[in-house]
Amino acid sequence: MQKRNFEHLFKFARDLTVDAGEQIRTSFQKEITVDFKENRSDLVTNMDKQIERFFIKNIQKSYPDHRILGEEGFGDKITSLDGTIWIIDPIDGTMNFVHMQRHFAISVAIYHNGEGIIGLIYDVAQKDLYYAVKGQGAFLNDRKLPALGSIDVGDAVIGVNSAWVFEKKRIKEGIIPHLINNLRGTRSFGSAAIELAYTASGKIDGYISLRLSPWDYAAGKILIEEVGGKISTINGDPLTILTKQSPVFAAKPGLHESILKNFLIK
Ligand code: 2AM
Ligand code: CA
Ligand code: CA
Ligand code: CA
Repeated sequence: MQKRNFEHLFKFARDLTVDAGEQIRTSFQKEITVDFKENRSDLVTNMDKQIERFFIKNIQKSYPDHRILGEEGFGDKITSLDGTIWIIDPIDGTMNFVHMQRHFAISVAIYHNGEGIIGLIYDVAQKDLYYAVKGQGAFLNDRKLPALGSIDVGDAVIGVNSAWVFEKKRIKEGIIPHLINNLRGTRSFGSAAIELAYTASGKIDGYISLRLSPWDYAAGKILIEEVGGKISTINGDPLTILTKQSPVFAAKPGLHESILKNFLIK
């Protein structure tokens, strides 16, 4: 795909995302339907489904050869990364959407032959659009985000959900508490996409989740890499979009290496 086409595709994706955000803000005034998926903390609403369908309908109309991987499952079954693939989380942070009407995002990534080329994370209530186009930098609204610099572990604030402190299955017991004890602080915002956008824009210094799906981190990965940040599994291995669920660790350069070496890889 040529650079000129990137630009066209970016504008199309941006306009869809901003339009979808407007639809979600309008829903604040209306009754929404909330259902459970796996358990009582795994929520889905009519808006998650409506927004995913809105993206799919419009993408298929303008780009019939593109394929779509969406959390709510209305898109395609993706088993290879050939061609152009959209990876969409229509509402990331559904619990925040339902309980708080804030701190949730639309996350949209576009991959071409396995390479992330466009990433958008739209903080809908805040009306903040974080985006990146491969090789052209990352932006918050119209402001270019500066490259990330390194900091010490003791000065770092990391996004982490408190549930992972008690986790024994995905990580050796005690590793997360030991890391937390050595940080300046932790924050938990309840939306992986927002926490990755905060990492890319330097509001926090990193983010850890022991279980994310591709639609949670695909856009964030493109943003973070465009500003020189690092994102991998908690073992330092590359993330693979075709893997159903992965532990994810993103941070400023230098900090990423030192947390991996001194805390996570034991
Ligand atoms: P979601 O709101 O799109 O489901 C919450 O800490 C973060 O983890 C959100 O980004 C949430 O995305 C994500 N998440 C991923 N898998 C989840 C699951 N099975 N249950 C709840 N949240 C999940
Ligand atoms: Ca969900
Ligand atoms: Ca999500
Ligand atoms: Ca979601």
